[in-house]
Amino acid sequence: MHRREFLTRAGLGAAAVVLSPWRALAQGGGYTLPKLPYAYDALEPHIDAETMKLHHDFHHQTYVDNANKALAAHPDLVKLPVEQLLRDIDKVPKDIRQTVINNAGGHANHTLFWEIMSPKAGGQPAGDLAKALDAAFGSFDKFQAAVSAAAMGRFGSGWAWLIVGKDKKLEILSSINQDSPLLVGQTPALGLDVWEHAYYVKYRNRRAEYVKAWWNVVNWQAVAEKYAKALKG
Ligand code: MN3
Repeated sequence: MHRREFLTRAGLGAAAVVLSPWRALAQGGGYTLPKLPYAYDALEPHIDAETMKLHHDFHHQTYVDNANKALAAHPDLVKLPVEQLLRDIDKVPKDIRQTVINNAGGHANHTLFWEIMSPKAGGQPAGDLAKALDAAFGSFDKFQAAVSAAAMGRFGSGWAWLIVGKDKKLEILSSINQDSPLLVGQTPALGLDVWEHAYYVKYRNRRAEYVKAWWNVVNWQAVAEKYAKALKG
């Protein structure tokens, strides 16, 4: 082997060694950070690029890493889609269950969050989802007010949700920390992250301004698809 080639290989070897074990596990089938489906600045001015970059690249990545770390000794569990893992949370050993709720929950919640936002969005849904929201909440305006109230009423960190229940009925609720509706057999169609990390850079402590602005980036097509899938599931 030529000296130059050896140095190149040695360099690659050294790079591989510094990868953390759970990153290596992720490459072999653990959870991975999904690519953001639009540019960091795509949701401006409602959600700023710096927030999106920190939120996706740092916060969401940390949930993924910590979920993989917690599940490193449980290849049977980490091979499950994250939604299934949360639905089957009783299968997760008690000593790591809360860590999995927090971090696999954080992974699932943020994956949904990126998907149900998009640039050139907002407005109101159409079709079956619009009819279902009217039937369940009286009108779109009442639905929107109820989600905003759930978001404002969540003390500390958590989420506001539109969920499809086991009975297939729509409901608005909020959850604490990264608790996913999947843990109790509900399927989220829309989720609004009200952790301070979701808005502090631009809105400081003004959660109400963030919540109001957020409606401008809701991708109703994506929410409608999740609703339709939950009805079938
Ligand atoms: Mn978040």
